[in-house]
Amino acid sequence: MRPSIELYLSTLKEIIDKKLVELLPNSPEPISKLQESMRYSILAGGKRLRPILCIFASEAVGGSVDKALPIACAIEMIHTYSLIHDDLPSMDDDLLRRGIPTNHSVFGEALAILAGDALLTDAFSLIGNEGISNGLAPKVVVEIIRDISKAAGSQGMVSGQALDLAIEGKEVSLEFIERVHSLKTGALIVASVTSGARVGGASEDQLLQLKCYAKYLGLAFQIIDDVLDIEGGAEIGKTIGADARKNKATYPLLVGVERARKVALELTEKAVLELRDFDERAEPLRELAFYLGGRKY
Ligand code: GRG
Repeated sequence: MRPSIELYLSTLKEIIDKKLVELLPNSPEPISKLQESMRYSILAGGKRLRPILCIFASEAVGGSVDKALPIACAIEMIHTYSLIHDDLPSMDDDLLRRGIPTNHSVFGEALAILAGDALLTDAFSLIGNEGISNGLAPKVVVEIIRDISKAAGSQGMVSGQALDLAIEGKEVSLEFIERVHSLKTGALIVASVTSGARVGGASEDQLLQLKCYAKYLGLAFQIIDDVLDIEGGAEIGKTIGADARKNKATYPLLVGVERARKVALELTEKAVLELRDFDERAEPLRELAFYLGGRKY
């Protein structure tokens, strides 16, 4: 019998956290401030959604957890870099992340920028090194690097962030908000799924279907995130109400919380429908989609 999704998620989270500790630079005493700052944000927790998606996608096409794990950890490093930089005074200027003070409020702005830079760069070196030593074909490693770099860079997350900053305080359409979301949050979620699928040896058809699953899921995830910014409790681990204070156009602020939740559910259903050709090995991906729709943090 398969464990419940909650149990499976917490088991995987433990495995990912252990591997991250192992993979992060940790020179003998005294640990450099840079390394301390990198470890601070990575080990502060987080849901590990992207690495979990990477592993689940790999499993959905018959791959193993072990092979996907280093790639999954590299994606979490990239995600953590984006959070550190997003919190900087020149960006969202936040004081709380993952339930603790933001990186720059503890280590200072310069070190926070450098910790983010190092996490991003080290992630790609990790994919190259661990991918090959873990038995992935060089072609697959290159495809994974291509997917992830495209999702993280100027055609993905970074441009989403630039657009997000540019529209602060401006009136924008729902379509435009969706565009920003798909770049800022969606692209890395899609790349988490496609890279996991590539590790597991997915066919082109499977890749396409998983990509559609991830696109719908990413948008639903972001809408719920914006709802939580309005209604969330202390468990959310960051400053509540920040979007409204910054006059940021978000889905629920434009259409209301109730409608936003409904749209998120519809998107979740569409995501799951994309998995219709997959067998029971895709069950964790299906269950995760509904689990995220009901999340409280
Ligand atoms: C600075 C290049 C650059 C990009 C920043 C991801 C991002 C882009 C900013 C984060 C801002 C934000 C609150 C986005 C909303 C959705 C989101 C990505 C939330 C954070 O991801 P979670 O909920 O966080 O997976 P944890 O801490 O659980 O990993």
